[in-house]
Amino acid sequence: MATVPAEPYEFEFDPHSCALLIIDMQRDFVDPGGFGEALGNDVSLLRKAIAPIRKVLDAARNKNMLVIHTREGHRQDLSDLPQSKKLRGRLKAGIGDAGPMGRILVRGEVGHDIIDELKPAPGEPVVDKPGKGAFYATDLDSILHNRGITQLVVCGVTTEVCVNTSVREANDRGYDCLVLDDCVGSYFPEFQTAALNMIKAQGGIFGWVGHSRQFLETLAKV
Ligand code: C5J
Repeated sequence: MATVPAEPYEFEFDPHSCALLIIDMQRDFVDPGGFGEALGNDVSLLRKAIAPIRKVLDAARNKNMLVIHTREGHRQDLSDLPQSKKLRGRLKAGIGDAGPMGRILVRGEVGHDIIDELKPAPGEPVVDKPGKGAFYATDLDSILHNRGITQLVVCGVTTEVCVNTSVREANDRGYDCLVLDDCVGSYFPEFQTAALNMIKAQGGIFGWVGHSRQFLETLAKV
C-alpha cells in the first residue's frame, strides 16, 4: 500500500488495484478552435491541466497501472442522443451539427477525439460515453471489475460536470476516487473550486482531492 497526502485525509492505494481515469480530454473541449472555444469559453483554463496529466499518465504507464480514457459523444446517427440534450442550451450549432472540427461531439469526428498530447497508447481502453458520467451506458464498470480495480485516480474535464458526475457514479459503485486538483479543469474558476470542495466535503463523503506532485512522489517510491 502507498499513502499520498490528500484532503480530507491521506489516500491509501495499491497501484495494482488502482486505475488512472482520464475524462474527456477531447479536442472539442480543450483545443483552441474547438466547440468549447466557439461557445465563448477560455480554453486556456482547461489546457493548464494537460502538462500535469501528461506527467501522471507517463508515471502510471511506467508502473503498469491500468489507464482508461473517456470521450463524451454520440453515434453518427445520433440515436443515443436524448432530445433534451440536443435542445438544451438553445445553441445555434449544437451536438451533431457542423462545428469547427467536424460534427460536434459525434464519434469519429476530429473534434471528438482525444488531444494529441494525451493520445491513448495501444491497449489502453477508450470508453465512449453518451452522458456526463463515465459509467452511464458504458462498460466501464465491467472493465474495472474484470481487472480487479477498486480505486481510481481521476483527471480530466470539466471538473464540475463530467469529472464530478463520474466520481459520484464511481462512489456509488464502490470505488474510491482521488481527484488531482491540478489535473482537472473548468472554464469557470469558481466552479473549479466549488467542485473540488464538494468532493472532499463532509470528511470525504464521496472522495479525496490531492495534487499531482505528491501523487507522483508517492508513486515513484512504490
Ligand atoms: C464534460 C461537458 N466533459 N461539460 N462535458 O464535462 O459538457
